[in-house]
Amino acid sequence: MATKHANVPLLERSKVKPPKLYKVILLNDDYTTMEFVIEVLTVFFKMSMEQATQVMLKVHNDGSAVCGLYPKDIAETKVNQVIGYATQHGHPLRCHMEEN
Ligand code: TYC
Repeated sequence: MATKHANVPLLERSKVKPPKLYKVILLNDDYTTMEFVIEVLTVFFKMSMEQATQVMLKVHNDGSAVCGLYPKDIAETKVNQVIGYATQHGHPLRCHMEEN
């Protein structure tokens, strides 16, 4: 029986699947300061001040916003970095990941 790859040139056949991507989502709360959230977005998500301010306001107004899309291990690292940094600074900022 012919495989579905029979007519695909050898160099175009790849067994490597693109990695699943995960959304890192920041959640609103009543205590974390806006300035601290902007700092987190610039430091850990490499956003400009303008972009970080927009995303922070989206979280504040809508309850949550996506900060970025990453492969699983990187998304896990971002979530842990954000929660760890917030905890060190006494903020209850929450962050989680969802499969895209
Ligand atoms: N709601 C917070 C305040 O009014 C600001 C805030 C924004 C907190 C985004 C968390 O992920 C957050 N100080």
